[in-house]
Formats: sequence, structure tokens, C-alpha cells
Amino acid sequence: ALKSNEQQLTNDVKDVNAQISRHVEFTLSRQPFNVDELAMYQASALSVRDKLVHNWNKTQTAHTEKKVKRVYYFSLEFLLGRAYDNALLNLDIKQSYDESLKQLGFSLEDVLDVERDMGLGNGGLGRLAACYLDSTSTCGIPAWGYTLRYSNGIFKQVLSSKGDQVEIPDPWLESGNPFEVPRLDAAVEIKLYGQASRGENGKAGTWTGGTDILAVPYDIPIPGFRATATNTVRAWRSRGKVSFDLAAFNAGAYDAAVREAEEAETITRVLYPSENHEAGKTLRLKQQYFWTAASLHDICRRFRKLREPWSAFPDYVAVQLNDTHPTLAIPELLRILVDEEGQEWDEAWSIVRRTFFYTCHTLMPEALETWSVDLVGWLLPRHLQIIYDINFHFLADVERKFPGDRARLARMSLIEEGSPKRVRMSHLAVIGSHKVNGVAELHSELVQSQLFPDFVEYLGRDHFTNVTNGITARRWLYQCNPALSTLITKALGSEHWVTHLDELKKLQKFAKNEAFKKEWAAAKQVNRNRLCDYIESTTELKVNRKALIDIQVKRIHEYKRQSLNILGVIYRYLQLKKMSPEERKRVVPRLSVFGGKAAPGYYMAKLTIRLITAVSKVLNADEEIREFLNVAFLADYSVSLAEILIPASDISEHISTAGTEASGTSNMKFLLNGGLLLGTVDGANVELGQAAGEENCFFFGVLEPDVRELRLRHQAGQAQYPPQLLEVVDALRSGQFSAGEGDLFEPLLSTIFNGDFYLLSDDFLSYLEAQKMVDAAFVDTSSWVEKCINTTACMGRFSSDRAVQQYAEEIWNVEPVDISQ
Ligand code: 26Y
Repeated sequence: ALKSNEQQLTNDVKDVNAQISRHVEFTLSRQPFNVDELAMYQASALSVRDKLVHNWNKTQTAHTEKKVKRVYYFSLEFLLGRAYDNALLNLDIKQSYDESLKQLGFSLEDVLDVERDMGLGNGGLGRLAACYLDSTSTCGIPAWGYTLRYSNGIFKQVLSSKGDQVEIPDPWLESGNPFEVPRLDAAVEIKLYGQASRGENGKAGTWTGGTDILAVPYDIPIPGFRATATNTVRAWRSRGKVSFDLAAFNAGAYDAAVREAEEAETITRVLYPSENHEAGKTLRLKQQYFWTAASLHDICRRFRKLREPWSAFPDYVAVQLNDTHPTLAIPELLRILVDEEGQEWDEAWSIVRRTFFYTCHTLMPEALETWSVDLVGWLLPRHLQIIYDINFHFLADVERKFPGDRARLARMSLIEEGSPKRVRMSHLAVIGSHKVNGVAELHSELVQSQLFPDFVEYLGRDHFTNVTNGITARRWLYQCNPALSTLITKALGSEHWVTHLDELKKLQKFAKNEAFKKEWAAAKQVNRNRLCDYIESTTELKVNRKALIDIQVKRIHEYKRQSLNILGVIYRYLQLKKMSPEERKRVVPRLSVFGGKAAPGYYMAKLTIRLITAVSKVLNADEEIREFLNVAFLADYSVSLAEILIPASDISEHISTAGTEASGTSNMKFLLNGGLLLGTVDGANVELGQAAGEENCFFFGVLEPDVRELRLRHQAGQAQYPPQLLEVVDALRSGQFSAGEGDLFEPLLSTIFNGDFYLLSDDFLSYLEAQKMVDAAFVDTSSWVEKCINTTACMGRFSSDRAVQQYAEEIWNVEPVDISQ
């Protein structure tokens, strides 16, 4: 009989050598003298995977045997980054591998660097999903992530010689992925197009014809920290079904059949590279259905094995919808229950509403998804009928509660009237879910008051809640910042803080300890040096290693206001130019670092990148100034680059117009790593300020309740423009930063003078003031370090462990499970 191979997984260096050699010889089929860095990466990563698989199987067996309720996190994006280092640390085997690779003639650091990022996401929403899966494993919560296995992740960004963004594809699977396991046996068929019919009064309808596409799952293990529990991200790949219709082949349709199969594969060919801006592309709707249908199919198959009645489905299944992208899961589950499982409509709708939960990540109107009724009806004819039926029952109920209020019905309907008519996915997500949550306190408040006020009245306040985002301290401190982690562990006496982040509070008692402060500053310098090395090896810049490092890294977006930052830099430059050499020496030297991708079709965002790179060139060429002020735009911001950047900051900028950033999560990462916040009163900045103490943060800018009024004032042409801003605008218009081409940046400037929707002119002066305060505080090194220590000490609440536990208790009703060793 087959038995477990546990004894082969020990972590003695000698055994690890043997495990790696076995993969070199038998899995890669290589001769020992023919092993390059890539092969060593593959063989050693596979040996790590073996250990993960062992825990993984134990976990899945325990979940199945105990018949636990599981949570399914549906997210079109999982920005996992690299897996290898994370696995080594979580399994506590990094030292063995370090030593083993040395003995085999390699350096672990170089081998780790071979791995390509799993870039299956755009930004915050996708990285949040990755942090949450990490935490479910660490906290023992039974969870699955469901997503798509894009053959091309988020594009690689390079800069042209002029300093413009150029997009390069990211075929990250080119040399294989040792951390995934294909499950060809669990493939499912997904239908598109075809014909549909309604059943008589709430009975089963049908959906026939159309095209069937194969969904093949690839599983990625997500290890917990020093825990056996290992959850799964299941990523679907689309494959064509080459049917052996001999008659058709003989009639000469062979090539057409193969072409159709090729077409099916395009569904998971590429990640859509836009964030917080609706793309509206047919292929994206296909992706959304393909993924949610395959995932629900999987979940229902698992449920059927329990032999429980469908009414018990919500006792075993909680599905979290990460934004509206998976909302088609709602009509799809209804279709399965009514058309395939013979459930009555009302009962099916009640099951659906107890199964789903919806997280809203935005307030921006352009990020709210709607799909044209015609497109939905063509691709998913049965689902469109079901959506109309849901709407019919829903509006009848609204009418009962608010008789005669036609305007309200129009506002709330799932269908937006107009030509073409459109399905409002957020409305469907709200009424098809048991709870709706925002991602920071301020945001959740605005979700209720601005986005869904009618639904709050209709469904009650309790339907809406807040779960402030969190981040995993494993990747975002323990792994990315060994210098600081080691110091913290030494001070606190153990690594307990890695899974109990509130323990950082105990660092407060070291905040005035001079020896500790010295070590803290030394750790920061290690990280600054690492970043400066990176900058000098990837750009033409030569940087001042003592300069204050000010970082803004995130997607490039007008609402995030990278332009406010760079206009501030230009202002600083113009002032420096006016100073005498003596005066300059009294100024705090600065390194301003930017990074982030622009959606390929987003003109203003791309022009912003051009502006930043243009300023960087001028400053770097200015011998008088460059040691006092430098700008670096780092190409291709990614999870791996973030791991270098975040530990190095003195301050980081989170400066969105009040009320536009739902939460932000990099703000949490920077503060956890002992950098200070320069931010607006927006998103999670508010709670970070409350936790860290406002005396340790630099806040500026208008408050959310004033935004409306200020926008109206701009529209009425009554806005005031501060002279400092006009000075910067004049310099730009003179062509000083664009080789004489004075109108290059005019489209950006004209948004400021035409409506100024993001209120740059209103916030410019207070931004400059805040930057002045930063300089003044930085000069007093001792008190600066104290602020940093106190800030890190207060970050416990922003752990994703806290966040997923809150979801588990307040939303999913899922219990942690003990997985015995
Ligand atoms: C509709 C489609 C084009 C679309 C694609 C991606 C819409 C939105 C997105 C991604 C949104 C996103 O990343 N939102 C961010 O989510 C983070 C996690 O909650 C928040 O911290 C951040 O404020 C928010 O912008």
C-alpha cells in the first residue's frame, strides 16, 4: 500500500542536500554538472514544495474529516509576489537552505532572486487578498482563495529614453512555477452564449447550446507561520475543448475546431491592467463569469459530498466577494439551485443571501462596474433572465416598503435605464449578500452615506459594517526587514510578536532608551543603504545616503495626487536655487522616491510619470543642487520592489484628496517599518493617526466634509490660487523641465485651472507647511527616532490577523481549526 514519505522531509542540511539532488536528477532530469542558478532555484523550490504539500494534505484532510465551514475568498486578483523566501521563513528552514545551497556551490540570496513575482493583481485590492490568505493559514481559519491563472500578470514597466512608461508583457510562467500543482482531474466545463428559457412561476429554467470551455485548476499552497495549517489559492486556467466531431472534421472544419480551442484559452491570457477605472471589455466579463462559475462548481461539488440539504449550504460555505468583480456568482448560484437542483425560487434566494458577503473598495463613480444588458444577455442569456427576476421581486418589495416613490425605484433598480440599459453590479452585490463592508472607518461611513443611502434605509444599518484593512507582518516586517525584526525580537525576548502584533506595544518602553535608539537608527541605515544601492544600480543617479528618504509608491492615479508631491518638489528646487551656498547647507537634504504603474490607457497618469522623470533629470544634472535634492522614479514597482522600498523610508506620502482613498494598505506597511506618515485625513490614515498619535504623524489638507463645497467653488470660478503654486506653474510653462517645450505638461496643469476636481490648489499650501514640519522634526534625530519607535509600537491593530479574525467572527461565522502536527 502507499504510505507517507514523511521521513524524507527532515531539515538537516545533509538531508536537504539529498532532497535537492533528487529533484535535480529525477524531476529536472539533469546531470549534477549541468545545474545553473535557474535549475538550482527549481530543484530547491520543489524540495520546499514537498514540505508544504505535506502540511497541505494534513490540513485538507482535517477540514474534510471535521466537516468544517470554509470561507471562499473570490478575488480576480491575488498579488502574491514571491513564494520561496516566505515558505522558508514560515517553515523555519531558512538556515538549513542557506547552508545547504552554500555546500552545493550556490548563494541562497541569488537563488531567491531567480523567482519571478506572481503579479496576478494591480495593487491594493490584489495584495489585500494575498495578505488575508496568509493570515487565514496562520490563524487556522479554513479558507480557499479563488482566482484566475493569467498567463500574463501585471505588465512590466520600463521607461523610454524620454522618460515615458512603456508596457512589456509579463509571461511569468515561461520557465514553470514550482509552487503550483495542476489538478487536471478537477477540471470543469463552463458554458457561454446559447439559449435560455424561463421556468413556469419560479420553477427550473434551461440553458442550452452555446460553447463549452474547460476550466483547469492550479493550486498554490499558502503556508501559515510556524503552523501546519496550509490553505489554498486555486487559480483557474481556461482551455479549449477539442471535440472529436469526426463528421465536422471530415467536412473540413478541423482548423475551425482548433481555432475555437485557441480562443477559449484567451480568457485567462492576461490580467486587465486598470485599477479603480472601469474597462468595460467583453473579455473581462467572460473572465468574471468563467472564474465565478468554475469556483462555485467546485464548492457545490464539495458540498454535495456532505449529503446535506441545500438549506444547510450557508452553514458550510461563506463566500467573500472582493469588490463587485465576482458578482455574477449571485445569479450563478441561484441558477444552480433553481435550474439544476430543483429548489424553489424563494428558498434559493434565501440560501444565496446567506452565503455571500461583499467588500466594497471604492467610492469613485468610475470604478463602479456596470455591464450593458445586451452584452450580458448575449454571453449569459439565462443569467440575464435571473437578474431581471431578482430585480422584479426586489423592486416589488421596495414598493411595498416605500409606496409610490418612483424616483427611489429608479435609483435602486439593478438596471440603469438609458441606452444602452446597464446592469449595476454593486446593487446586485448589496442585495444578494448578507453583509456589506467598507475597508476603513471613514470609508465605511461614506459607503453608507454617499454610495448606498437608499439601501441602508431599505436593508437597515446592520446590513453594513466596517472591517479596517490589515497587512501581514510576516512578509511586511519579518521577511522584508531582517535588520529591524532582529532588533525587535531581541528587545521583546521572542518572535511571539510575529503572530501577535499587539505585542509591539512593549517597544514603547524602549523609546527613550539611547542605546536602543542607536540600534534602531542603525537598522534604518542598513535599509536605506540597501535602497540606495538599488537606485544606483538601476538608474543613473548618485544619491546622498544621509538624505531624508521620502517615498510615494502606489498606482499612478489623479486621486492619489502624485502631481501634488512632484509640484512640491519643484517648489523646493526653486527655493534652493534662490539660496546662497551657505543657506543651502542648512536645508535638510532629500531624496524623493516615486514608483508606480499607470493603466496603459490612462493619459493623465502617464503624463504624470513623464513629469516626474523630467524633474528627476533636471535635478540630477544640476550640480549645485543634486546633493540637497534628488528625485528617483523607480521603474516597475512590484511586491518585490516594495519589500526593498518600504523598510527604507523616513516618511511616506499618502496624500489622496479627502474621501477618495478607501483605505490604503502601504501606509500601514511603512509605519510598521518605522517610517512616519505624511498624509491627508483620508482612508486608513485617520486610524493610523489615532493609533500612532497625531504628534507622530504629519497631516495636512482639507477634510472630507468640505470637499463638496470646494469643488462647487471651483466650478463657479471662485477659487484662489496660492502664489507658491503659480510660481511652480510658471516654471513648468517656461519649459525649464521639458527642454524648452513649455506646453508639454499643459494637460496636467489645465486640470488644476479647470475645476481642480482633486483640489490640488486647495491643499498645496498646507502640503508645503507639512513638509516644513517634517524637515524641522528630522533635524532633531533623537526625537525623530523616538517617534518612529512609538509609531511601530502602535501598529498591532493593522495586522491582517486581526482583520481576518474580525471577518471570521462578525461576518463569516467560521471557526479556526486546530491541525495537529
Ligand atoms: C472595475 C475594474 C477596472 C477594477 C479593477 C481593479 C476596479 C478596481 C480595482 C482595484 C481597486 C483597488 O485596488 N482598490 C484599493 O483597494 C485597497 C484594499 O482595500 C484599498 O486599500 C485602496 O484604498 C483601494 O484603492
